[in-house]
Amino acid sequence: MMTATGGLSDYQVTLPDRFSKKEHPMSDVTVFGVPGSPYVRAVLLALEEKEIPYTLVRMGPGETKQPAHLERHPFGRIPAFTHGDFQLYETQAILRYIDAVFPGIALRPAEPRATARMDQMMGVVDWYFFRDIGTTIIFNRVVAPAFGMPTDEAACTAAIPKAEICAHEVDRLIGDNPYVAGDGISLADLMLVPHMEYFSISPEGAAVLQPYPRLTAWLKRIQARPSMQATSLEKLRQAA
Ligand SMILES: N[C@@H](CCC(=O)N[C@@H](CS)C(=O)NCC(=O)O)C(=O)O
Repeated sequence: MMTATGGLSDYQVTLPDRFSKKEHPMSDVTVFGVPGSPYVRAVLLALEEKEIPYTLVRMGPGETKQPAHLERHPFGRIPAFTHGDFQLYETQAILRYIDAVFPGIALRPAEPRATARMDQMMGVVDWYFFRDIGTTIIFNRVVAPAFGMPTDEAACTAAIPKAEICAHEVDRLIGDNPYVAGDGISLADLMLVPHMEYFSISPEGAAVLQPYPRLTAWLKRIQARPSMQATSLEKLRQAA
């Protein structure tokens, strides 16, 4: 069952049984979330990039508002994260924590302007991309069909002007850099790419992104990384 009210609750869907719980021993890092969620994938991408073992507890979306999850995340969203006895939610906070405490590739630039660009893009994802594209075009073109739900064509059409602003601005901010914050991959790339990948496979996304070859090249660059393959929906569904 799903609610499709045009807001964030659009992501409340009930999944088939194949989304069973998964437990991995040997790790004190646990991510709770629904496979396929762009926000969950951003956290998994950071862990993969830093080569940190983790347990993904796979939830069905119907579980996000159940008491067990509300104890972890009182707002009933995903991801939730634990490291030992430390509990955390909110993707940006989780991403920064992962980069701060674990060794491996640095995912935050040191230079202040590069850091500002990273932070800016993370804010753009949270405040504009997810709201204006995620809950409209992505929901209707990617999420709804995956669960046999009807597509709201009018909502997709109505979302295009704001989607165009998002695409134009994301392209402008990345510019000719290989990554959002410059020469090195950062948390901003990891946060943006799951949303952008979904957008790119929608007809509206293909059309809106068409004038932005640099942005398409950025997407392909990130998609080529092993972390993306390791966190694909197929992989997350298969993993035992
Ligand atoms: N501000 C939150 C947003 C997370 C979010 O909205 N996640 C969606 C999935 S992509 C969600 O939890 N949907 C479940 C629901 O609304 O029940 C974060 O950064 O973690």
